[in-house]
Amino acid sequence: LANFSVNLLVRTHGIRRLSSTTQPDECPVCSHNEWDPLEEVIVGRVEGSAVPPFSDAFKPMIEKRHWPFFEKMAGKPFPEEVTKKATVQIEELCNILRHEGVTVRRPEIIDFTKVYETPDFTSSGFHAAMPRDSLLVVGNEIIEAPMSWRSRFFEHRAFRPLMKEYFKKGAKWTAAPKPTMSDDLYKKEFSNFTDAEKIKLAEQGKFVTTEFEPCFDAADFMRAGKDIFAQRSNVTNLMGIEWVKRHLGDKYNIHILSFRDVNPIHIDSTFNIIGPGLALLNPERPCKQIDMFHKAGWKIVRPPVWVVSDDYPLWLSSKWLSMNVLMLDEKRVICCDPDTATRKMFEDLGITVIPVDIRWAFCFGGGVHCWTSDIRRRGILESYF
Ligand code: ABU
Repeated sequence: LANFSVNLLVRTHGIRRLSSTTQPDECPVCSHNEWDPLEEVIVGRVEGSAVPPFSDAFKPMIEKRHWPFFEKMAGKPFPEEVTKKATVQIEELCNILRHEGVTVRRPEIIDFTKVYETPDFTSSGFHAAMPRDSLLVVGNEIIEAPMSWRSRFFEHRAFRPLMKEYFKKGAKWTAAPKPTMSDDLYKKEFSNFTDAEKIKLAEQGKFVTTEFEPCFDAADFMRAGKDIFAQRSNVTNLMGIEWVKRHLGDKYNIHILSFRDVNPIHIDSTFNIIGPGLALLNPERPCKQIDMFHKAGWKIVRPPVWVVSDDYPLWLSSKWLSMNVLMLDEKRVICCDPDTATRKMFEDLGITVIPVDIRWAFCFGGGVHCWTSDIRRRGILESYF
């Protein structure tokens, strides 16, 4: 298809959508937001994954009740039974996506137990389960995020065959500057603080990572066309956000959002934009800048809490993975095993739920949104603000 230019002004959810852009339709990579019709997606893999070393950067984000697990298992494969169950559940997610007409791509299987050494540290790896964490797709460009955990330093290698293929077919491919991840990037003392102290420190702009050098995970960015929302978290620092801002230039507005969150890591279980002017906001993590969305006419929905037993091994995340959903388009959502209240919330919004049970995959730290990275959605660059 030939390139085309558009000048468009329409209204959806009361939001003014203004666009003036050229979409190179033949590019294999093209995604401007979280809800345009999904055509191609990368789904992560749990095979080959390893429990990360219990490092200064990692420890403060883990609930104390799980510390013995990480102390014992660091550097080893995750328990076989959980890995097997998660593998099967993710295969089913892939089948559902294919059934819905989406092309599914997978990363390479890599042995993440392998130990590596740089001039600044020694570590073993983690996994390639969450492409949302490591790949930031903005229009026709894929940015490999620098990450901030040493265990994720080489994670991009699992995605390189796909990156090369997309590059050959015309995508723009960028690797953000790799941090040294030397000791200066982390506050060693952070795991000694109580939850209340960590919330206070976050309010003062203090997190596990320092501003020694830029670092970010892609999952701390949420895209809504020309407006991209980022959070300063334990894995994304202000220098990292500034790098993305300068790299993308004037075409995009990067907004920094802050939430009352004891362990901020990745924005998509806190604030997940599911349509033009429509976002899910975690009711336990109020957003300080929420008025700007109200003023812009956005609808902000607070999802119900997911009912899950306390002994469920959510080693690396909160129960709020329930709102970590993937939109197939404005009217269809892939959601993990929704309870009645969650299903009703989507139905009330006129959205059809396509359920998938990936609860064992949750144990690796992410929900459906984290497990995927949309490579191609049919749509154009618009403004919703
Ligand atoms: N992958 C990040 C999970 C974040 C959370 O549990 O809130």
